[in-house]
Amino acid sequence: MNVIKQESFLTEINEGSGYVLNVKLSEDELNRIREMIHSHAVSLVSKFYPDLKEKCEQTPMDEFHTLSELIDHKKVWTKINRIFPQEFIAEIKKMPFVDQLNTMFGEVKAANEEDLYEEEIYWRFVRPGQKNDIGPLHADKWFWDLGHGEMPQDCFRLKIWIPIWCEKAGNGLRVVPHSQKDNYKCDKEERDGCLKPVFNENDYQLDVLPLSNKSGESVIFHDELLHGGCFNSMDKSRVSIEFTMLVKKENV
Ligand SMILES: O=C(O)CCC(=O)C(=O)O
Repeated sequence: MNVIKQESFLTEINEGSGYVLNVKLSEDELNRIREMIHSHAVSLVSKFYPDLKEKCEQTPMDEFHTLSELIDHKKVWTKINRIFPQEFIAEIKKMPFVDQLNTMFGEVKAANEEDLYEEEIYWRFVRPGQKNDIGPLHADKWFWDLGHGEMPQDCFRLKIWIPIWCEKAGNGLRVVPHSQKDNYKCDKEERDGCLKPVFNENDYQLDVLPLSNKSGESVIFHDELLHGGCFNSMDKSRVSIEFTMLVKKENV
């Protein structure tokens, strides 16, 4: 393990901007993850609407919004449903980009905040022009503090978000650089049967930065960094994958 490199990443994440952009998927990794998402999406929709299977197979993933009128978005694309099947998670964990993460942070494990599998990696689908599809500005820690997921005592958390179809730079994730060092007040409310943090970004004067990483280029960030999705102003759907990385404290 290259300890010097690892220290500089963590210094940037903890004491600097709060995020790093250095881990990129190869063309092969990107294409394979694209296949996985499309096949998972087809099987999900077919489970609810068997008659739509063929139409889904013929629809590229970044055009899936064109099926919107035929699909109950809220019912089909729940977070639990968007967790990859276990065989895909096992395959992703063997990819070279995960080797890179292991080199940076020691053996990383994906958290299982939905308690479905031992490790969970999920994808997100944001239709053009739909503000409700986007993750609002938040810090991941707020969810954990409200009891989403169980945290091993010997680990700390980092999040990785990777655009898989993102038509244009600046149309993916937005972050508030350095915000992991400040305290923000958030409320909570019950939604879909569980407590969720509620944050009004207009209560603060925030320098929100849309990141310009392209498809396949990850962002790894601090658990307390304010971040959220950009409004998708393009014609294509944005699709990304993400997981919470559990990093052993003893490794850093
Ligand atoms: O992709 C998005 O719209 C938001 C992503 C997000 O909020 C997250 O990774 O926690």
